[in-house]
Amino acid sequence: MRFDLVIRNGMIATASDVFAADIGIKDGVIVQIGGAMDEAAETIDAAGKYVLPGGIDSHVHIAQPSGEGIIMADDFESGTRSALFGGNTMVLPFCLQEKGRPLREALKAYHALAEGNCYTDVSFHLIVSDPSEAVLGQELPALVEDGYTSFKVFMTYENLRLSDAQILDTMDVARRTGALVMVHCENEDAIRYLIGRHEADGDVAPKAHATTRPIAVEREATHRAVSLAEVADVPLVIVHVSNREAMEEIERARRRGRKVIGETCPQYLMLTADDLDGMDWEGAKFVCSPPPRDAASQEACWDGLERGVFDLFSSDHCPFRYDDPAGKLNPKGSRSFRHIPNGIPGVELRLPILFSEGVMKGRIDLPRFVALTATNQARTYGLYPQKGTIAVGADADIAIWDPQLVRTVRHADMHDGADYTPYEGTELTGWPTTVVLGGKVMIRDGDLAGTKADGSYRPRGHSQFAVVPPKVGAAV
Ligand code: DUC
Ligand code: ZN
Ligand code: ZN
Ligand code: ZN
Repeated sequence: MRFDLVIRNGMIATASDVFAADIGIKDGVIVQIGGAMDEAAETIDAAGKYVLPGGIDSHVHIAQPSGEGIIMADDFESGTRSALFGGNTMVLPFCLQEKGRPLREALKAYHALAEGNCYTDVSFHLIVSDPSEAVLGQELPALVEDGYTSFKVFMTYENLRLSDAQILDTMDVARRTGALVMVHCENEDAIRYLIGRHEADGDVAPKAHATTRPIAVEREATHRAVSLAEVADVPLVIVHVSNREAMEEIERARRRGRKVIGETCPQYLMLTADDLDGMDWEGAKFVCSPPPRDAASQEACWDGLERGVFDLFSSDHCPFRYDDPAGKLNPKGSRSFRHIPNGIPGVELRLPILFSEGVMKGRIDLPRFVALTATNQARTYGLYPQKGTIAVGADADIAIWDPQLVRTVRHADMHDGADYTPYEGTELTGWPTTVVLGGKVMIRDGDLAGTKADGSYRPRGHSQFAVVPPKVGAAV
C-alpha cells in the first residue's frame, strides 16, 4: 500500500499501552500500526517523541452569549487554533438556548459561526435554559437523534438555573432518549445570600467571588444532582469539580451503584482563591466558577485524577479579555465582583499542564493521561472508537509530544483571543510539537500548516455510559 502519511520511530501511548511502532495513514484514517511501511507520500520522524491520540476537550466555551455588553474572547477561529496548538484535535463547545427560544434557533446560529472557521473538529453540547413542554417533548428527542447527545443544566446563575423539577424533567428526556446530562453544581440561593452579605459589608473586590461560592455551596448541589439523577435513574456528568467534598459525593453515589462521571480542570490543580486577591483588580483574571480553592483542594483533585474519581480532565476554557470594557474590567465588573464575567482561558494549556505536572512529575502515567484527555472524553460523549485512541480504523487524529521541551508560559506565545493567561510564568516540561487532524498535518514542528477550513462538525453517537432504550417497532 502507498500511505498518505507514515509516522515513524515514535513511542505510541493509548489508554492501556505504551509501545514503539510506526503508524500508517491513508484517507484520513489509521490503516496500519507496526510492520513494514515502505511507500509514503509524507513521512514524519517521531524519534524520541510520544505519539498520542489528539486531545479531545469536551468542555470549552466559544462565542457563547455572556450577558449585556460582555463578549467572549474567542470565536471558533481563535478558540480552535488555540486548542490545536495545545495538542487537541477536537473540542466540544456549548450551544446555549435562549429563554423562550427553540434550541434549533441557537444551533443554526452556532453552526453558522463554526462553519469554515475550525482548526479542529467540533461537536456541540446543548445548554437547556428553558425546558418548555415543546423542548422536552419534541425538540430535545429529535436533537438527540440528530447527534446532539449531551445536555448541560445549571443549578446557578439567575438566568440559567433550572429548578429541581426542571432538572428532573430534563433528566427524564435523557432517560428516554439515551442522552447524557452534565450538571453545573452550585446552589444559587446560597450564593445570593452570601453575595447580599458581602455587598452589605462593602466587600466587593474579586476575592469575594470565591468567598461567596464556598465549598458547601458546591457540595450541596453535587449531592442534589446525584440524588436527582438517582431518582430519574440516569447516568450523569458532574463537571468542573473543585474540591474533596464534592468528590466524596461522587464516590458515595458510586458506592450506591450509580454511574457518575467526574470532571476536573487545570484551574483546580494550579490556582487557589488567593490568586483572586491580586493588586489593581488583577484578581479578576482568576474569576471562574466554581472558584479555585486552596492547596489541600489541589491535592485532593490530583488524588482524584490518580484514583479514578475523575474520568475527564477538561479545560472549561471560557475566555474573557481582562483589560477590556467587554471583558473582566467592564464598567460594572470593575466596581463589584458580581459583575466580573465568570471563566478563564485554558484550552491551549490543559494538556501541557497535565503532562508536565502529572506525567513528568510521576503523579499519573501516560496511559492515564491519554484516558483522561482523549479516550474517556470520546467514550463519554459518543465519539469512540472513531476518536480518542490510536487504533486501526480510527481517525488519524494524532499529537506528537516532545517530553524534553521546557517552556515558560507566556501569553505572547499563545493563540487564543484573550489578553492574558492565568498561568503566566509557569515553567512546563513536555509540549506537543506536531499535530495531525484526519491525516492532515496541521502543526508541523511548532508551525501552523493547516487552515481554518480543515476542521469539521461531527455529529455524535450515544455515550457509552447511557442506557439507550430500544426503538419501538425496531427489528430485532
Ligand atoms: N460554568 C462553566 O462551565 N464555565 C464557565 C463558567 C461557568 O459557570
Ligand atoms: Zn459550569
Ligand atoms: Zn468577604
Ligand atoms: Zn464551562
